[in-house]
Amino acid sequence: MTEFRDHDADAKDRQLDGVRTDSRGDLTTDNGVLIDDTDNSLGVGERGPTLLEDFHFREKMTRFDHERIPERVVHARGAGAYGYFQPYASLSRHTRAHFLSDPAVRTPVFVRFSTVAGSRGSADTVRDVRGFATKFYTQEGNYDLVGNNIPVFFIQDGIKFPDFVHAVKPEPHNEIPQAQSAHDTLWDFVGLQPETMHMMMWMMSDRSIPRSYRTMQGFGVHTFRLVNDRGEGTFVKFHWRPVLGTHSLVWDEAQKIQGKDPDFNRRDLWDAIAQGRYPEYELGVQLVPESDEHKFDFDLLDATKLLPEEEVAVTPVGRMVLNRNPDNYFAETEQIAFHTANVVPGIDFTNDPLLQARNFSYLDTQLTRLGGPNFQQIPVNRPVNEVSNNQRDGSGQQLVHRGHTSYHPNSLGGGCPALADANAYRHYQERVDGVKIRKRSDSFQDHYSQATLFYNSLADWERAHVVAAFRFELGKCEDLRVRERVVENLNRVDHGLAVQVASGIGVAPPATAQVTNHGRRSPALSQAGQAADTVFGRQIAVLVADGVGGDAVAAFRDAMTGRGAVVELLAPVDGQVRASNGSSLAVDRAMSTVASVLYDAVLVAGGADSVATLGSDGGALFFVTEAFKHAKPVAALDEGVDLLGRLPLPRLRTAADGDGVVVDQGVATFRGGDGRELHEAFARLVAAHRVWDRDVASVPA
Ligand code: HDD
Repeated sequence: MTEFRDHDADAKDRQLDGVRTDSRGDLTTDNGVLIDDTDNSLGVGERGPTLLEDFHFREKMTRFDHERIPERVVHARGAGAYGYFQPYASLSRHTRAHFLSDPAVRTPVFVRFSTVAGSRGSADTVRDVRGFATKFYTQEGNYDLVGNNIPVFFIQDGIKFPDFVHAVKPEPHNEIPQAQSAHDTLWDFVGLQPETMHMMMWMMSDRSIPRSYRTMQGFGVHTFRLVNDRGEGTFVKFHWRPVLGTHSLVWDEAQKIQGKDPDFNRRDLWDAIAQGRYPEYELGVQLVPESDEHKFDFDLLDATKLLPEEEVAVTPVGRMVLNRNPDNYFAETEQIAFHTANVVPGIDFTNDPLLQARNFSYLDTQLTRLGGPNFQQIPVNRPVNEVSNNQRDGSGQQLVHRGHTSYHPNSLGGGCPALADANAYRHYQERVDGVKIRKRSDSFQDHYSQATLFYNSLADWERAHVVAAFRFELGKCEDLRVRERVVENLNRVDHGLAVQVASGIGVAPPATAQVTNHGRRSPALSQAGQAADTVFGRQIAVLVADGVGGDAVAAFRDAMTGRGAVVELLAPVDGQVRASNGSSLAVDRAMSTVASVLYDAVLVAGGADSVATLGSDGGALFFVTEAFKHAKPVAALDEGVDLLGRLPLPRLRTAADGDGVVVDQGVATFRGGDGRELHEAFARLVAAHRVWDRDVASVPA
């Protein structure tokens, strides 16, 4: 019987120690021959031709010429981290998976977050689904939960995946546009394939522009199956919930970040881990007894549908902490290979036709991407438990298999490897009868009800963002018929939505509703109210110049960093600013190297000279105006309050001398005193993420 060996959250880290290598010692070739000149190639005389016998030149150049491997056909752009997962309690009633059954076990994980459509070098903050793929290095082998940040998918059957991906990727004749869904071929496909409609509603919502990977949900999407040690199955949907709340950007901001910092999400993840602010997610499950399979008004096997939390609650089962950055992007984040078919005993599939197709595609694509069948031996992909089988040879084989048997059964090799016993993976025994047909089940035919449910569930500001997103995307489509067909489909989701979208894109609004909105809502689908009550990890900019009120800035910084926020002092130039009290403050960044879109909130510090300087600096004025436009909390201290009056903002109520803190439209102002009231008020605003009811339509930014 297989014994589980000692295992802990560091098991993968220790395994990788065996392959980590540092730059050290003298330069050698790959053959270990010492080299004393790597700057000049071997030639004839000082000005003559290079010689073919220069093996060092040839090796160096050849290795360079072959450094790139094919990028992922989708999800090429990604960022990853290591961490661990730990269950809260045993889930053994439903699954025999060991990593879910023992609260004492911390299972090492690697998570890779990604965008879908863009190339490896594309920007992070494009409008797209985000991948959320987790590899659990369990005692019983690797389990991969290859999910997204949206709980449904574009299509129902994996055979449509190549069509969908061809439609969303850059168009084939000119390879335009990069990492954008706003173009004719995607929307042509959408209009003709109404099963995409639910997912497109999510795509046009703020879900597709997450603020950070730290503040993004994850979903396994499919209905999977848990199997316990008696062989009993339970349907399951997996959810990841970020402990810091779920937050998004606004579209104008997201587009600007693409230029200001294309690595915005990647950098945020890296910095958070490097600075010890470890991202955490709670794993939740929705469990459905097999007897309830047909209880819902949609098919559990249809990946374009979600299971409303109001119908089946999400039960928290454990938490994941990401606490270590990779050592090497290529070796780890690029070479990691996820596969939906990497399951462990106790977790099984369902007949979801999208999942079934995925179970073929991942291994298949990795054979090309990672150059052959031995990619599981790449360090990041290796399980932490022992691997033993008769699979042999192949390109890139790393192991030296000893012995003269590589077949089963054998007696010459002592019968090894032997067949496992009780702990072996056993497929769930499901009875399946039927004729061979190509046909989508009738239970998969309702493409609109849940699209309507999603729209109904959104707050007003979220709906406004959805309308604006449809107008933007369809407005970029050249073909009027493409726009019209999408509007016709939207009219089956919600008449008001269709009319609003149509009237923004030069399409005749539908005269009558195609269907009556069923009026149902699922509050859990909205991001309103999903901000966790914390400022932990938020990035706050403080605008300063010479003459700044230094004590108040120091008190503000202490108050915010004490609550876990990150505070950066931005000044017209880098270096130091002289405070009004004679002290010096270190500047974190010159304003010209950053932008308001890279921060969650902004404070204009006081000090008459500082405010005079900032008030004549267009960059500083734009910084605050733009932050206001993007519904971010803004604060001003002392003379800083006067600067707000110079901005093209709606008239704000602000404090007169000694008036205490005034908060109007998410702008907190305060003069005099120790600022404590302002700290409190501002922290509350920042914790709420954005001031969504602020009227920003007239603000020029
Ligand atoms: Fe997929 C990569 C998530 C449907 C075929 N997929 C990939 C990644 C994620 C997902 C997160 C990146 C993994 C990484 O970081 O390396 N994919 C999903 C989700 C889906 C989904 C949540 C729907 C529920 N995918 C899907 C279908 C197919 C694929 C229907 C094909 C039939 N996906 C692939 C792939 C990729 C991939 C072509 C590209 C690179 C890779 O696998 O390793 O096999």
